[in-house]
Amino acid sequence: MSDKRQRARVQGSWAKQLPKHSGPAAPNHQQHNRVQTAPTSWGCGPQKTQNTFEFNQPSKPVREAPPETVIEKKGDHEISHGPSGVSRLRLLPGFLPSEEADWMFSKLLAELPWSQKTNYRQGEAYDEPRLTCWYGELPYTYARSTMAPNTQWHPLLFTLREAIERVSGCNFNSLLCNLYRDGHDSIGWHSDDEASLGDKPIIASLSLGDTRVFSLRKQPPPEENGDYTYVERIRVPLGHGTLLLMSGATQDDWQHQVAKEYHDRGPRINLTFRTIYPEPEGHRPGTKMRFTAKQP
Ligand SMILES: O=C(O)CCC(=O)C(=O)O
Repeated sequence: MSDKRQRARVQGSWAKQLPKHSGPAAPNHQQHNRVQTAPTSWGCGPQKTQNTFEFNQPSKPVREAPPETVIEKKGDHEISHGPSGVSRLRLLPGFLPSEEADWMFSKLLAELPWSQKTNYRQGEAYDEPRLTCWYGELPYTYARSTMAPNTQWHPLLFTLREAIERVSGCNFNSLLCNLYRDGHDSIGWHSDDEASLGDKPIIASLSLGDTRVFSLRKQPPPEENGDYTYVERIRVPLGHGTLLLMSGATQDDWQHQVAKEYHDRGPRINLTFRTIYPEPEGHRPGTKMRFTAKQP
């Protein structure tokens, strides 16, 4: 039983008596039955409906997951304070005016060298559910597959990088571009915490095209043994022209994803500007700072 259904049951919202029959009084033999049989229109035969119940207080208090927070307001948001430090988001909706964003979206969709990356999990190859391309003087390895260095920056990406560097006060030497072709494309739970990104990386993420929900979930404490059921969660809708900066301990203490959606979504481009450092010597490329979920 799902957590929500279980809570509803314990709180007694299912424990209402059926509404009293408003017609003529039922014959005596029916009134005294604890379990009635009622005809159904489903053709599945008679259905048992209980008209009395017993409510037992559960012996253990029911543990509830904290309600999900939604961040939509422009500005700085400290999302947690942990032993590894403060995790921060800065959300700038309308960073690009809508008409400029329209023009950039069409140009980048048509002109970037989008391709299908194949990743590996336990020795098995699988295609990422999105298209990508990479810019930077160094290669970038994640999910056991490497994107080769590419210094042929599209001129528009240079302009965007400069604008983002001005507003963030940070410098970026690399860019991972993601193309979500429709609502079926996605990126699974992960943190951007490969050793090549350095300690406490700052990631600047610019969204163009259809709005998608960027979700975050807190890393569970060690006693939860990797169970995310009761962790804090945040949703950040990322619309056309929105800039999101992640900094501080965000990659240590949180994971993020863009989940599949089950209603129509148009294409969306996400540009994540990063700083990449040479992999430490004797280090296997793509190794995480700490173990996290696999990245689909
Ligand atoms: O598309 C997004 O907003 C997120 C992309 C992302 O998580 C990544 O590139 O690591």
